Amino acid sequence: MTRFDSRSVAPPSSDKKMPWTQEHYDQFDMLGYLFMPGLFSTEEIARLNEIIPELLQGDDQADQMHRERERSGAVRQIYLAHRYSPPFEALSRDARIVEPVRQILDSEIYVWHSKINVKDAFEGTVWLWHQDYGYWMWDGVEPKLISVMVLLDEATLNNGCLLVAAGSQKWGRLEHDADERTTSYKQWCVDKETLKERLSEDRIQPITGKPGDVLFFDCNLLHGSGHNMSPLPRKTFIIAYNDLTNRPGAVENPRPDWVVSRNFEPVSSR
Ligand SMILES: O=C(O)CCC(=O)C(=O)O
Repeated sequence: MTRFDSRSVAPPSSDKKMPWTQEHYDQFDMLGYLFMPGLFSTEEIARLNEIIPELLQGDDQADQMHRERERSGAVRQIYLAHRYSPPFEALSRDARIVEPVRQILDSEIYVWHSKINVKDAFEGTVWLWHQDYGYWMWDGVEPKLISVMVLLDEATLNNGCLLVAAGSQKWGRLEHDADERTTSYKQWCVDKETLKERLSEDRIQPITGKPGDVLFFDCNLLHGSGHNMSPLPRKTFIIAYNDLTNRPGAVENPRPDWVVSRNFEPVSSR
């Protein structure tokens, strides 16, 4: 086990609605993330997966969600499910997610955005190394956002599980450049020189796991993922929460509501 390994995570507390212990908060603070195996049951995740085919085939005009696609036309991301799809809306309010996030940020929170990230078998493409705050900064906010990634499928080394750089949130924000060549989708990413200087192999932790496992991570945590080289699809649902007082500023090119929500309703947990 390396010093950055997080698999020795403390067992959840017996309070199912509030499974974090002080050890979990300490670990989140040290590593910039916390992996909670089995936070949701197989049945709960199966109910979400039942509606995925409908969401994948849906039409942005008709259902008001927003889809980004691979060059092949395959869906890469579906934004706004937390607003327009009741099962995903319920998940975004679930106490098992919302309460620890409120505790970490020590504030009321709202949903900054959500996305179902899809990597179809042999299809889903790379996410270059980046910090989410690397580009959220340009929306005029402070780094007071936390993302929560719920695994909808098994995530393996072969199907492009998320990779995180443990402890990298302590570096603060790194410079990001726009890459418009690697994928169909413009990506903000950290340049290779900076990565070579900063990122040692032992910091890189693959977030493999089962449906229902959940990763909480800091907006300055460096992360990315590889191509799906496997016959297994890899889907996750990521909800980013912002401190309620940390609203987007008056910037030159405000991004659309599907990616920077203007719905500042506080999230009350259920
Ligand atoms: O889905 C992934 O593997 C990475 C996604 C990601 O980094 C993002 O949506 O910012």
